[in-house]
Amino acid sequence: MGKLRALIFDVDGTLANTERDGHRVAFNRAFASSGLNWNWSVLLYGELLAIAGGKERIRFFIDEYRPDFEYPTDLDQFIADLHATKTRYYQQLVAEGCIPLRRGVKRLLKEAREQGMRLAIATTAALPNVTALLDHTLGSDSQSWFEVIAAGDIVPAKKPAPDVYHYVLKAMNLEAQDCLVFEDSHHGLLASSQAGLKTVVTVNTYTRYQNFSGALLVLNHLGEPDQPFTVFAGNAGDRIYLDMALAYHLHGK
Ligand code: XBP
Ligand code: MG
Repeated sequence: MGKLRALIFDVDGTLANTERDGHRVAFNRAFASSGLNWNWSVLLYGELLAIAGGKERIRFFIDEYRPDFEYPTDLDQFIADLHATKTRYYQQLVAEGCIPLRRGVKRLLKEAREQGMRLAIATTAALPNVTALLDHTLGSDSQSWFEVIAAGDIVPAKKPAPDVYHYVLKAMNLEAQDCLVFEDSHHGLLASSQAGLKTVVTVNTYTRYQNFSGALLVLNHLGEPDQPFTVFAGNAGDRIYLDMALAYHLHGK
């Protein structure tokens, strides 16, 4: 077992609960402003999350839920434009402070940085959405905390394919065994485990009952000293929040 050299974070659902009150709302605003009478309810969006990537999700929705939709001549361009509008709405929501970081995230990042731990991001979401979230929650210099931010179309095959994780490992010149990943979803866990990476899962309402076999630990959140986590699977011993000591312990298992 190699030494722990890097933490790799997913963004949506992991750093922040972005999906229900962020991405979903932004999609709906983009539909409305584009004259489309589409509305993704909280429930429907849970189903659509099976498709990773905003552009891919829109295409899937058209194909599966809107058989009546008259395809524009250039469907790719139509989807790209709609998604660009959605991205602008999402950034507005983030700038308004609608999407806070999840419990324990800021504390763990701070401790990791103090120890000189290398950090990276591996996400399916588009890069401007990631940088907007980092800027507004962690400060304008926080992009530089992450040695690699692998986002959106940087790899053609999005999660659950492992490609984005392979990309990060290559860019950091690290082996899978050197890292610990933080994810929130079954798709994310599939991606990281297929790349051979050990993974901690912090679930959210959309992912609580997904299959997380193979995860080192499944938690409701990372916890804080005064707000302990709940362990859904795995063994955290007598720890009540995830700090670097627990990260090292889990990685060494
Ligand atoms: C995140 C996603 C993304 C966001 C939307 O998955 O599936 O598609 O919902 O982002 P993960 P964009 O957390 O597994 O990376 O609209 O920017 O694509
Ligand atoms: Mg996620």
